[in-house]
Amino acid sequence: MRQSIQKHNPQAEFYLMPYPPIIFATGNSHKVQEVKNLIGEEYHFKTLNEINWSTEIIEDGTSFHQNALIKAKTIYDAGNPIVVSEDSGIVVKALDESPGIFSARWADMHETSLDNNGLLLEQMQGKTDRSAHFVAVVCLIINGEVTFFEGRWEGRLATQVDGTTGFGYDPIFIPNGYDKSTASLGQSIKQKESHRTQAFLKFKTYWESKFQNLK
Ligand code: ITT
Repeated sequence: MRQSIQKHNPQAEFYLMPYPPIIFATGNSHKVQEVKNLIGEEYHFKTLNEINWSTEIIEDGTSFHQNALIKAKTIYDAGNPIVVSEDSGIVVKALDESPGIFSARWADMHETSLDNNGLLLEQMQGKTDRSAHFVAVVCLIINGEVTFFEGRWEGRLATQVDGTTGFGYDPIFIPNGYDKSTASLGQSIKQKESHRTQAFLKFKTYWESKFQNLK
């Protein structure tokens, strides 16, 4: 059966096991590691480093979706048939939904000597509503077909930096249901609940159903 599919349907052959490599269009090694820890055994993610991509991708979209698409499409257009990307950030209600898509460069944009976490804590001084959430938008392109997957992790901002695991805003984000920062709760909670986990589990379900249909 498998052989006859391969013979008569080149597209199916493309999808038959082992899974073809997926280029992960990110320069953030923490993202790749978190996704590999979550679903890595079954998937062959190749990083931009591994394909010797060094050109900066300008993320000038106005939404997480647009920026995720810009990253994936840049790498897809360079000749890679299967590409995944992810745009993410932290959204703070009391700061008019900032930093949002500017999360990675929040402190740079304000020309301050503080880092992102320090600046955000400073901007939160005197605010009573500390609610915040992380967003992750994953973009998958397979042979020109674009699909998005989303995740959202609700919580609040701490009043001080705490913990050492993870990256970015993890030391100041307290997920709902907990009283410690993500960075001090450790990776197992993040792996179970985070915005990135939610989005990539949807990605996985979609990928597996695509396989199923072709078998
Ligand atoms: P790529 O664009 O190359 O993927 P990046 O780090 O610049 O890498 P984004 O533009 O998506 O990625 O910015 C995401 C920023 O949002 C990230 O740098 C952190 O500051 C923050 N962020 C996203 N997810 C996070 C998480 O799980 N924990 C802590 N901070 C996170």
